[in-house]
Amino acid sequence: MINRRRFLTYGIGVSAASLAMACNKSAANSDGHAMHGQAASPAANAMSHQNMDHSGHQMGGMNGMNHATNPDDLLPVQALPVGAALAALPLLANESKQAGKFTGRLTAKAHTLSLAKGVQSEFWLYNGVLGGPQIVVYEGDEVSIHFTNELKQETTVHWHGLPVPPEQDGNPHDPVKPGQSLTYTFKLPQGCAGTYWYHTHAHELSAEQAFRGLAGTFIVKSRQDPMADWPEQHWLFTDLRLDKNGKIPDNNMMDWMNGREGQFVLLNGQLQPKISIKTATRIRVWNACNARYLKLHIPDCDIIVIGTDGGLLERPQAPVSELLIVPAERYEIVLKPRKTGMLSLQNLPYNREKMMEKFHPVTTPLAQIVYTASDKALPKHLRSLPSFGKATAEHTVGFSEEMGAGLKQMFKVNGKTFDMQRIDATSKLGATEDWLVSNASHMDHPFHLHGTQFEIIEFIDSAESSKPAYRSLKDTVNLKPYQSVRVRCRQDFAGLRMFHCHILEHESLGMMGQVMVKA
Ligand SMILES: [Cu+2]
Repeated sequence: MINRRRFLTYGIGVSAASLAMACNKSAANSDGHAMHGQAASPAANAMSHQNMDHSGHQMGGMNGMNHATNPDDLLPVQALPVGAALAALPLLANESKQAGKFTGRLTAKAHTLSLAKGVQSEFWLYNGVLGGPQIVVYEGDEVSIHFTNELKQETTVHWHGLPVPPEQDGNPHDPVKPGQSLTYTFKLPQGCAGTYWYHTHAHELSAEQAFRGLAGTFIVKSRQDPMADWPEQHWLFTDLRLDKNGKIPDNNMMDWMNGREGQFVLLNGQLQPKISIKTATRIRVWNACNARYLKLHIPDCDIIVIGTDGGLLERPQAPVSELLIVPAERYEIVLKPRKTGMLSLQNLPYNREKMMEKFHPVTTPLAQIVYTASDKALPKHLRSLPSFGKATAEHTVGFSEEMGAGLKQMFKVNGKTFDMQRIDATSKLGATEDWLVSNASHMDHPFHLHGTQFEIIEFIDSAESSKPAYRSLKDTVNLKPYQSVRVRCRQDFAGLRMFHCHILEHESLGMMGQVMVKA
């Protein structure tokens, strides 16, 4: 009963009810098989009732919730075809004829796709595209996106990582109701070239809306890009669970606790596609999974990191054999194979210390790569990163977990769950400030701050400080259990910003706070 012991060790204020659930769960997981026909425990019933929010409506995907999904109820992984040529992400058309202006249309709507033979799956998609239409603009562009919500529930579009005004950033406070439209407009400043994405940020509903498909990629290019002549590939990783009837099932209890992972890891909407690299290529990688950590590895091939969330680094980094990309993070990479021909892109096991679930160190295939390119020298200098200078204020953020109080009280920021009416911190407009984020829980949580890019100043493990391997601009950073991280940034727009864990189930359960930026 390792799981039970771990649960007891880490649990704070464990109630008899949640303990009963823990015992059932560990029994189900210890041999790798879910229990069949197990009656719902009183604990599950009790917790299900707490899934109702104050207005009495049910949170996204919580209908008919059970503890975990029985593998027998899922579509087998073999049901999806593999080995098709990697599809390019389709571009969102620019309807503007004016230079420096991008005007596009996004509609969120249910669409039925057939990914597996003989099986129909309903997704919620932007413009019917699994992986979303890709938006590509330049620094300095004025962007208008006419958004229409044809879902049966409210939603928003959040421009993850982009420096856009708070009222244009799809905060949960600004829902687009079913049948309604909203035009998001923003002008992208110089210096923000990078690899971004957009996704739902609807109050308590973003986890479900995202796992049903509401996410897409967004690239800001620079006119002074030292790698402008390199061809690009875009690798968007998403996560998908399909039941044996092809439906995307609601979240179960384990999904809400640990973040949802399906049986499929998709790359540009495809299972294990075949990637051809014929010339040296700049690859942008997105982890748009709700909760799955990706630890990329290619045997016989090194990975050179050249960029992060907020764009290029100052210089290419030393080759690495593995690259951890946590939910919501992005990287720009170049491959350095030690042989040409067939390579295998894999996801190595990473123990993020899930609750009540035994760690299975399994390596998952992600794609085949046919590499026939010849070597090409990278620029020695990529760009100069801005310096934030000295911080004039420090915010402290503590991530914690509390067992036994029900799902909606489980994941906390500074001891509280999200309250739209409460301002948790105040920032000074244009001032350099530090955020010291600490993870007082036994599980990894990725921290994300809206509206700006930050620089990681230090990681603190057991009171020992270490600097990141290189300077970079980021909007999402992982915190290992009991680890702290100090990041430095500046908010250039007045208004309300969110900060939260980017395991989207945790965010939807309220592991989120808000900072008011004031002049
Ligand atoms: Cu979390």
